[in-house]
Amino acid sequence: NGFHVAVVGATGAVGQQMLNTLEKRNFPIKKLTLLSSARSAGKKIVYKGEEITVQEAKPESFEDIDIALFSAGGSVSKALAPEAAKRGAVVIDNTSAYRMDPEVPLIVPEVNKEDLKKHKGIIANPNCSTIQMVAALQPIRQAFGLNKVLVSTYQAVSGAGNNAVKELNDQTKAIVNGEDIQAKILPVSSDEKHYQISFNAIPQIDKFQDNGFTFEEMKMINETKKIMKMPDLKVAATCVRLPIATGHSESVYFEVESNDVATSQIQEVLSSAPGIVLEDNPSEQIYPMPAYCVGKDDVFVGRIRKDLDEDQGFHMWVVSDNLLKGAALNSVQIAETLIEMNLIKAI
Ligand code: 11C
Repeated sequence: NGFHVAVVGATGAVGQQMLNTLEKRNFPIKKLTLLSSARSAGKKIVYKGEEITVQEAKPESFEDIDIALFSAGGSVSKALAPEAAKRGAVVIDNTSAYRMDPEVPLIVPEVNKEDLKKHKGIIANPNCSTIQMVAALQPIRQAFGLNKVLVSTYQAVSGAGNNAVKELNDQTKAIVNGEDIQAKILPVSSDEKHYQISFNAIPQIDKFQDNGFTFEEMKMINETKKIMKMPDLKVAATCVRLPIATGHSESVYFEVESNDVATSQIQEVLSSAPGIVLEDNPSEQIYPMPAYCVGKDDVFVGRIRKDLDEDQGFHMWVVSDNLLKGAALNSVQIAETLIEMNLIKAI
């Protein structure tokens, strides 16, 4: 008993983590179909000891699928997610293709799982940097209200895929060995210029928009408003890529609505919030860091302190594994929540 699950983009950085997560959480799978672009078709992947050949994703691939986890890029989702939904699959899409579509719920289960009831076959998984921020902001908002969010990110290269991680490793080795380096992928493979990421910080993630913000920054702004159902929330973001393989960090300044809130009250609310781990004790140098969050499911929060000038203003530091809660884990949790809420049934 269980579901026929398809993973689309099974060979990518997120796809690999989706398979690990399904296996680790013992997701009820009756049959697993692995799909990819034509380029990766034919590769073999072992799941629970069984070797599965990756097939090229086509509309007909979705004939008997119950749940399709997509993470093969926006163009694949645009072309094939409606085909999968048309054939009765529930699509959980980890690309930006449908996130801002008013017909498509954009879900972080800890924040807005009730929106799943409105799905029409496609459910969107938010951007990694958005997920970890809203997971930390939601309990604060519920307790004290929320007016304004200003975030600067310190993002890992795995957000840009396995090739970007390879570029970071190759450049680092070359520089350490005194050799010439090559930059072909970061900051954005399809943009005109490429810069060294090793020993550097690049203030560009995704392409620039006409308003001067990058698409990654606009994703954080627009997705946060949609998930939290706060269209008028003031949000601004600056997204920066750092030479870290995995684990996104964020410095978040936020303003609550209530007056006279103490730092300890914010800490208390976060310490009992689902999916959040509070690591906040400056006197013992306790705070979250990406190197120690890799492979973990939670969103880690620390460095919480009240602003020195603004009574309603606070600062916090939020870290999570961008491939897990930021992508694969959140997608699998969406599927688990559909089951819990009786919105999908095993045949
Ligand atoms: C990054 N946040 O770190 C991006 C990756 O819209 O799902 C995720 C892109 C997305 O580069």
